[in-house]
Amino acid sequence: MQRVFRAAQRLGLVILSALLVVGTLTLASAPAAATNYDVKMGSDAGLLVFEPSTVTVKPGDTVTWVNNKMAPHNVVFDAAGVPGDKALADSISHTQLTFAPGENYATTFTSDMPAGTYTYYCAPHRGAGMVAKVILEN
Ligand SMILES: [Cu+2]
Repeated sequence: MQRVFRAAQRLGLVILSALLVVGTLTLASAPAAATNYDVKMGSDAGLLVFEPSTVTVKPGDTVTWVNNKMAPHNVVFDAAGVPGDKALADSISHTQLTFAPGENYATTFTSDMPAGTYTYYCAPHRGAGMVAKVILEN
């Protein structure tokens, strides 16, 4: 009787362990929730920069550019700066100038876009070095 009880106990432990392993694997393979990254246009100190100047995203993630200081600003991707053609660059650009603090626009990077570095600039301040990038990882 004692032996049967021990065997049952051992079997219970084995099943419990298996469930833990399966549970861990399931959690690990679940797709990460989409993330939004805010990028300030114009730093808090009034510098003509995008902050942060590099954002690394996964497919499904969104970048939101928020007008901050030293407006006007915009977000321009061109074919030379993206791992794709002009149509792709145009589709993720926001050429309309923002003037008021808090004005914003967003681009969601999707799995049908090629992975790589997407360089963009602010048209009025490109010459001043207002250039930044989004790195899309797959
Ligand atoms: Cu600007």
